[in-house]
Amino acid sequence: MKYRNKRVFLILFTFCLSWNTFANTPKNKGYNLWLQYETVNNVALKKHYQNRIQGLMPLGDSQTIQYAYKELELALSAMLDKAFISVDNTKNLNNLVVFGSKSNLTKEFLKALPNEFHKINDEGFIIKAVSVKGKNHILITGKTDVGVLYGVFRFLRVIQMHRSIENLSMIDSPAIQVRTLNHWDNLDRTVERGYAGSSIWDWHRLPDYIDSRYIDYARANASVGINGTVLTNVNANALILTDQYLEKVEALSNVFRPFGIKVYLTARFSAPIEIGGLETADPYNEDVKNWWANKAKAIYERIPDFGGFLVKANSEGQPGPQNYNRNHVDGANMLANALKPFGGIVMWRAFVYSEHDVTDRAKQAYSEFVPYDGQFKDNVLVQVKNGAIDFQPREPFHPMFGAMPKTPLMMEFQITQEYLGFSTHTVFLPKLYEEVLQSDTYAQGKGSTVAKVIDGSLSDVKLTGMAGVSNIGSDINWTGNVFLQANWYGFGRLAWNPNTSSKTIADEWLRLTFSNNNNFVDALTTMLIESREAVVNYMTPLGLHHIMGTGHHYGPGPWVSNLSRPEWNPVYYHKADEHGIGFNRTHSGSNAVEQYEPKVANMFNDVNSCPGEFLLWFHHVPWDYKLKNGETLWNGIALKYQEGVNQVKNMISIWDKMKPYVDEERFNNVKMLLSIQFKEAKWWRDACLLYFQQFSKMPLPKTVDKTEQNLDYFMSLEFPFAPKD
Ligand code: BDP
Repeated sequence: MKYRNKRVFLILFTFCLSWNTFANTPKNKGYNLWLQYETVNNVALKKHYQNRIQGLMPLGDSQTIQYAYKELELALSAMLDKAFISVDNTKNLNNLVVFGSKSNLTKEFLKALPNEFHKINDEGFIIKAVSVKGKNHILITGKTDVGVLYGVFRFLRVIQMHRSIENLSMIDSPAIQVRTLNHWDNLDRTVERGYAGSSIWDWHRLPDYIDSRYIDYARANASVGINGTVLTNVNANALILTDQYLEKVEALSNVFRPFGIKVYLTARFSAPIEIGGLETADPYNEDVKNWWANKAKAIYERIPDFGGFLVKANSEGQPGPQNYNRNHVDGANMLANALKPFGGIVMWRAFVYSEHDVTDRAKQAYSEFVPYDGQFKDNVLVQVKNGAIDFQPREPFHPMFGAMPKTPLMMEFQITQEYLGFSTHTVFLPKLYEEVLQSDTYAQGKGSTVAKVIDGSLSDVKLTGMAGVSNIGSDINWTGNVFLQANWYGFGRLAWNPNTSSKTIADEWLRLTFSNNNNFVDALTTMLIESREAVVNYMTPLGLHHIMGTGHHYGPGPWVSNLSRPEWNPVYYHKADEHGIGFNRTHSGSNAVEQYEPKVANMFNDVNSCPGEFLLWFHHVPWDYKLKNGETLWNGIALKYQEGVNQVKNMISIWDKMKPYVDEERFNNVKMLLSIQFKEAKWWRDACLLYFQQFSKMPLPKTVDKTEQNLDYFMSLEFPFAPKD
């Protein structure tokens, strides 16, 4: 950038940036997420930073670089208690933070990076201590301005985590291309499975009113490398594709673009009928094809970098190609053709199961999709949930991973806690994500992890992606429970690098969000990591699944058996009777195991080698079956429920000791929610054990607390207004 002097540069920034930073928002630390930018309180460390950072030198004048500048200025002045000069050339100055993309680097700076650029992709960055004309600087660069912005956030993270910035040398690129949040947000601002207020998209006031929250949302996403947002619910409303709404979508995309975030929309398959006046949505019909082609063209005229469509078709009543006797390939490829000229993609969901299919629900998506391997157009990603049922506290990895080597498969995780106690329960989901990503599919022999399927390294698929169903809403702290911000953060980190460990994520997030005090970080890292196992224990231990209340999925409902579709009933999943409990998915049962590679299939099929945590997922086992720990199955289940309750109790006692490290507002938010979680963990334990005890007819082990209530009481509870949509 060739600003004549510093003054021009600053004026430009003042006028270009009318956004509210976190710093200007009401003093609520929950709102500030992991971008707290607390003042560094260690004197020596602060001196070190102050000495090494004398000024800022942006290169380039894109909005992205302007935002990078603004972020650095905001963060550094807050953390280091110091104002920064801003220059447009190094002059004789020492210790500048120089940031800009490769094409804007001067020869001297380029020379300082002889081998680095070929190690990064278009979104990657390089952060390096360099010496130019005898002066030392910190250079943050990449092939694109968005890469630079990612580098700036990473650089700030180093300081937020109180690490040295001496001799910096960091090179990193995202391993996955499409890193999206899926908002299940409706146009009336309700959020399906949302537990943090209403939708942050203020459709009524868009396009003219740009809520400062949109910018803070974009900053938060960019800070962890999320580069796409699907604005609307998978249970789609065709109206989003009308001009009236596209104008609003365009306004949002203009806000997000400088942060490297593309906008995607959900496409309702029947839109040509509903808003196009056609009589059919048959993907073979020429008028239908033209309608979508014209729609794509109209969208790209407004939004040149529009990402594409996410589609839920022929699933849970949504329209799709099967309504016209066509298949998923026909439907996905028709939309892919419409988007192709503009560089857009289709994310076609594989979450399908049918009441007309009497086979095990866990088998249906695989049966329906795997035969299509290799038939989808190259701009289609098939989006697959992490497990074959539905976002349960624990599921084995979906057997589709590894089974479609010629098709790009995109991971879909749920960040919002539909089946995990809503935003009331503190559950650290990166632990769950890690477990799935590190599962070995054996698709190409040992070491063929799900992560390698997703990042494309196991085959030569060109597109890669990971989606997270958002837990974000209009609550001041975004996620209803400040701890659940960690799940948004962790999703972003894993989408960037699916091999990041959940422990690293917990450690980072705690430092950025709360405190660098090691006592705090150590205690809470342990607590977060354990929180995932706790929810499994008090809800669905030993492979139990889908035994939640009807519709809203709030609380236990193992007794439910009256729903119209068999596979909606908890009894379908646990199959408890006087002989035992569990779903036989072995060769002698539904044979779902067969969908895995033989090595994995054999492990799950044999009750002796099946991992304990999946026992009842794959086996129907007698109540007096001896577990590996020597307990009977009945005792084992009961002890797990109790263990879950104990774990929550322990979480409370850890949190109580953390008061000195946390502001009052966030401390109380978490404290109150943990005590609800404790109550509900006991509810889960008592209701499930009373229900299953009818079949086992065995006494509870002594260490399991008894309830005052009876089963009828639990069965009588109703929650007509529990959040759902
Ligand atoms: C289920 C949810 C439902 C979603 C569906 C989906 O209960 O609200 O629409 O998944 O992912 O888990 O399409």
